[in-house]
Amino acid sequence: MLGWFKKKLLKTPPPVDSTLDDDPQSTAPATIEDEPLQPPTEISTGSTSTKDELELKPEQELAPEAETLAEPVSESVSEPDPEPEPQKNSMLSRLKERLAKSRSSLIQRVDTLFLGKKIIDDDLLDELEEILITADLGITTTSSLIDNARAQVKRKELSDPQALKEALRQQLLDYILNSEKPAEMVMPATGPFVIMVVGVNGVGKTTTIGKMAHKFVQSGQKVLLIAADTFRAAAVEQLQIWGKRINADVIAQKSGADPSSVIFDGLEAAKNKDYDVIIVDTAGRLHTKVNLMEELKKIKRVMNKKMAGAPHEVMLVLDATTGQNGISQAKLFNDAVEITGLALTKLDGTAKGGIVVNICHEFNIPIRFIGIGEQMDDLRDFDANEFVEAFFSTEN
Ligand SMILES: Nc1nc2c(ncn2[C@@H]2O[C@H](COP(=O)(O)OP(=O)(O)OP(=O)(O)O)[C@@H](O)[C@H]2O)c(=O)[nH]1
Ligand SMILES: [Mg+2]
Repeated sequence: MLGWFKKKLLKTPPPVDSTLDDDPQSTAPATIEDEPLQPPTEISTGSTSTKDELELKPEQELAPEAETLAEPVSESVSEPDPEPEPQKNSMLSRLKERLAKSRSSLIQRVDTLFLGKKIIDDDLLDELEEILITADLGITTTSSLIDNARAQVKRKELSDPQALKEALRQQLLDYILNSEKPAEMVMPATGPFVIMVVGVNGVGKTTTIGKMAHKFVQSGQKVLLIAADTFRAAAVEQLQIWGKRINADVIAQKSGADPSSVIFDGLEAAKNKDYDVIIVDTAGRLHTKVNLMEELKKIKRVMNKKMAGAPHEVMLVLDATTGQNGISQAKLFNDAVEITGLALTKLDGTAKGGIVVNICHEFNIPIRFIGIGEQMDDLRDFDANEFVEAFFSTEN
């Protein structure tokens, strides 16, 4: 299942007690030394506590998981072994369970609609259209699905409702699979893989960063998180807590600092530390606020100035429960900073999982991950076949 990123190195996993000592074999790329450093940059290692007194959200109190994480990962990760079948099955059943709301909204409604129907007529297609739209497939995607179905019925390629249901499933899978770009992220040949994470307020950016960093750490990568959300109170601490939980280093400055300088200084401080992955958290912002989008452009420029090629991934986090608004968020963020990948969160909390199909159909931007819960391992690499299998499953 580890198809979610292409690795550059054969690395052995890091020791539990990771420190920020200089590594003489660093592969960090050259940087442009043309801007003065800002106030002292705080670097906290994953193994040292930051704000112990800070109140943890329930999902952050994960002592047992944290202990599990404390075990060093012992396998080389160059060629991941195929996963054992039982684990795959349990992953799939968890995905089904997590998508239950969406499934009951779309698939069960389709089943009920087709129950006892012998022929495909206009009424049936009209009702199907309504179900698809309310499941957040969007007007464009729904229209093309229904138009295809009508055409197939006319050509007598589809005669009974069961065949229509199978054709619908196939068409949805095609839409998802045909989104051209591969879902896996490709790390650069040298230097760290820098990911800039963006999105509107509260969509799950920081949580997704924590979960994603956890995946990287588990696969033996040395990870640094940069806390460039200096706007929201406690945003820095939230990232530091994640860093501690998953054993990743965190670079931060105080709340209110200029996010571009935090990143500039952070990348400077990360020099020669041999990080494989650097993930930058940014403040939530409304896609319609021009000045905030300008700030994001600046952040991206600064990153690139400091480290050629960075950011290698600009990841937009979308909250699946916001439905069609996610589509306009994707458009505007893409216009500003050229999104290279999507993470779709909170699919466990929505009856409108059709947004996945809609996004794949309307954008040429790959979905990297789907968030199906608040726990550390509730971030799945997006696998179209697995998703459709789970989505269309009628068993629990
Ligand atoms: N159910 C569920 N909740 C999620 C998921 N991802 C994130 N959340 C929750 O969404 C809430 C907001 O998450 P954050 O990660 O703080 O969101 P953010 O985008 O960083 O927020 P700002 O920094 O304020 O813009 C938290 O309560 C998360 O636990 C998910 O996949 N499923
Ligand atoms: Mg955040």
